[in-house]
Amino acid sequence: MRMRFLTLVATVVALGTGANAGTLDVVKQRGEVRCGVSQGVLGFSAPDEKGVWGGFDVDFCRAVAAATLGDADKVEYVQLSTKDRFAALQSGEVDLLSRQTTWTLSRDTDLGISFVGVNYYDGQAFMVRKDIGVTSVKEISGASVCTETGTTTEQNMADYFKANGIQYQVIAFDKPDQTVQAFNTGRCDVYSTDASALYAQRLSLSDPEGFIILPEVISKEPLGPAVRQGDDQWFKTVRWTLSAMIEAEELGITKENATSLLDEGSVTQKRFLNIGSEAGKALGLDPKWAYQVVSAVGNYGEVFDRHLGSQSALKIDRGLNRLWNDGGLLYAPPVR
Ligand SMILES: N[C@@H](CCC(=O)N[C@@H](CS)C(=O)NCC(=O)O)C(=O)O
Repeated sequence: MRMRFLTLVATVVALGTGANAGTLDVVKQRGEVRCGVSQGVLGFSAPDEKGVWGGFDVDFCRAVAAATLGDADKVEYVQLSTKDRFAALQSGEVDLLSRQTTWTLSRDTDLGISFVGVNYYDGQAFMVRKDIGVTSVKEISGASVCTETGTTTEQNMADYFKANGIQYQVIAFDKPDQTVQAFNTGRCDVYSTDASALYAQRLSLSDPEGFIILPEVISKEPLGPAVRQGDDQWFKTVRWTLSAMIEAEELGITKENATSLLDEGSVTQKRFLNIGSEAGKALGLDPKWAYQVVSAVGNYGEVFDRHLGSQSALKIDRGLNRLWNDGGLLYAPPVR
């Protein structure tokens, strides 16, 4: 009887995890990671003049390809709207979502997906035309607010405006360029979304200098990659790719110096770069997977600076996205 019960438990567990198992094998066989990104938000995921996709979210797709296939270029980018992003992950159209998506309880539990961690601590903010003379979101009563459908933004606003007795009218779009267009042409008075995206979208407006982002941040938006639920091996692969990028920054390992540190690094640096010997094997990855990530894409700080921070057009302050030992919230479990 006990035996039968255990067999039953084992079967249920296997069914529970097995349905979606094997993404790593599928990726290896296909020779490509299918990565769900946004439809074009500067700094996060946007094509350049030659049509090559780049940005903070794109680089995370590249990091996963480097870890799993040893080649960061082996990514197929699938552009997904805010509305369609979860269905694309659920159906298996993409292997992961790397797309300004907020980790919430309901998304983590209702959609058959799992968030692997946080790669950008954000919050919802508001942008207005400078010449309307508003300096606080509390002064926008009666305004029309543009945003995107299927986002946490709509719910946050409803809660915040209700609590503060502010009247507003929301106009939601499926595509970021529609939102920018509507805001640009004055169809709405306010544009609200994650602060990082407002910095990006401001640069797409005809007169970026003519707009300000109001000081209030009304929510927590921990953005991070997500995978389909039920495939622990893939979940861990993606999660440790993120940890490796953060840990590399902490250890001073960069895209530039990673190769020389393989031989000349400190004990800790060398252990990180050669981590695969045992740990990578358990994940099903090449022994030098962490080296592959950093040498191809760079550490977290490099990726941030390149696309969002000081070396980018956006010039966003690292703020909460500094490492834990530099006053921020980024703290990776040790890659060893
Ligand atoms: N983080 C929020 C908001 C996400 C969001 O609205 N992102 C917009 C900001 S511009 C976006 O990605 N737009 C690009 C697109 O729809 O392709 C969520 O997960 O719901």
